[in-house]
Amino acid sequence: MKLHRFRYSPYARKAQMMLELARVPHEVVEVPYTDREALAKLTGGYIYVPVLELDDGRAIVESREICRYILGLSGAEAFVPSRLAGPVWAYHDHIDGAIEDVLFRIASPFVRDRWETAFARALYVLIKERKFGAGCVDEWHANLDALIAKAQRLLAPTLETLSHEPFLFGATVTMADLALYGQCAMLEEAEPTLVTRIAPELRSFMRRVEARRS
Ligand SMILES: N[C@@H](CCC(=O)N[C@@H](CS)C(=O)NCC(=O)O)C(=O)O
Repeated sequence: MKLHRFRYSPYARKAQMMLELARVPHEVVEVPYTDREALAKLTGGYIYVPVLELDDGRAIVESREICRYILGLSGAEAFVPSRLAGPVWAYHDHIDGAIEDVLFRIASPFVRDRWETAFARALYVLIKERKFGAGCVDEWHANLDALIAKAQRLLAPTLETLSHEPFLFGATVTMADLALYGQCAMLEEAEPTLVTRIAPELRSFMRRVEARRS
């Protein structure tokens, strides 16, 4: 199977880490930001990432659906232990909702500056401005300290748990950790110091998740 992604996509990075930890054979396809022709053909017109392309040619879109599909594969079941299904998915959805809402604003100015062409940067800003208003990306950069403070407030309970446990639900990685990992990977991809600026413990958490691959 193939996972189509942008490097900075938290949803793609969540699914990718899930595939890696479950040792599901897969290929990662880097989607060119300004050329999504192949992706549009594959999906019938959906041009967000991630997209999981199965070996029979089917395409699964929406990371929650992709993760639900991967959970059915051998080696991945443990990411949602049955007795914890409710809280694990609730935490996952909290991360992909309220937490993502502040973290993507922190990452966006840096992601914009990392695209290689002027057109890619302009397209990225256009997409953000159509949703959040003219000048939003520059405004987020100007308000970086306040956004980081907001992220720290929202993540305080998470960090409290991680001061006691290696992962959010104890000794093993769950879907909750994968969602948090994806967001941290977005920040690290955007600008390597961002994760530590929010909380050094988050960086240690990332390395603990990654260590489970070996
Ligand atoms: N709800 C979707 C969200 C996917 C999404 O927003 N992906 C972003 C990247 S993080 C994207 O492809 N954006 C298109 C763009 O920036 O042009 C999911 O969970 O997969």
